[in-house]
Amino acid sequence: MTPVLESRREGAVAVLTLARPDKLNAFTAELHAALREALAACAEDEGVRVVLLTGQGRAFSAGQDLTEDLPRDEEGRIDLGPPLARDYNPLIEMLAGYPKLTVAALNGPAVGASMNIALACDILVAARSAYLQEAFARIALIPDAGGTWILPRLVGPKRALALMLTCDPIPAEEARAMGLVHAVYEDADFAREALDFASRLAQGPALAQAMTKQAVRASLGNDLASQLALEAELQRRAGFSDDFHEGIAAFREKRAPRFTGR
Ligand code: T3D
Repeated sequence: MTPVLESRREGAVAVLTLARPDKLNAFTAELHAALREALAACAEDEGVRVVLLTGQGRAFSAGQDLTEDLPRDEEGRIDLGPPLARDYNPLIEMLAGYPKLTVAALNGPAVGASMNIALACDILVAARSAYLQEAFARIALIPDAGGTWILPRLVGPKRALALMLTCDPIPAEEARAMGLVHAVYEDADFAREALDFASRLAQGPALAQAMTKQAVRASLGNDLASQLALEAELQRRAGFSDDFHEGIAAFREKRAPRFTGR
């Protein structure tokens, strides 16, 4: 059977490729399980610094597979609760608390739940032809996979609501201008540029990077005093690290640092 997720290593970057191109990499329960398993393995693998999530073919992913059998409740009504509880919510929680850096590389459209899965990654980069779309209202659903939590925080509640209610696609360049996407690369160069970007991140100080993620995430629920206290605690830990000593030494010796993540 063809695997629905391909996993390969490029140095310290784990490239996870959603691999259902005939269905625009739409998510099934099988794809969810494969992605959770691969993310868990990468989290444990000391050689992996960055996970790059991308799609095979012309899309990043078209969201939930709308042809998959849907569960029903005791009264025989379609019940969307179980797939969210089993698949989407754990994936979003996993990405939010993930110990390594995650990059969503949007080779093409990221639609519905897959837009929100991409937004749950740390950094998004996109091919010029890619777009994001909260397409849920087109099928009379509400945005899930954390979309109603993250998008208002990123673009403000009014803009988030308009994007959700209109289902307007957000072209890559516009998404960059809105701050959703960090960089846009030409389609022809996208795979190489996205990997180069992830590889550069992978050479960074892993411990400080992980604590930066932790601090930024905590800031969403913290007041200033709590955040300053957290920064002080994390900065002390950063100061104890080998990487900090290496960073200082490299600066004084006018050379590039060689971080080890310790
Ligand atoms: O069920 C639950 O648990 C609820 C949770 C829902 C979460 C969600 O993600 S809701 C949003 C679901 N996604 C969508 O509504 C998007 C559906 N797809 C599209 O609107 C279009 O495919 C695109 C705009 C993304 C791309 O259009 P286009 O014209 O470039 O491609 P296409 O011809 O529509 O699609 C190509 C093939 O992929 C086609 O298969 P075929 O006919 O060649 O055999 C199409 O059916 C298939 N495909 C695309 N999206 C999905 C899909 N198959 C299953 N599920 C999909 N989401």
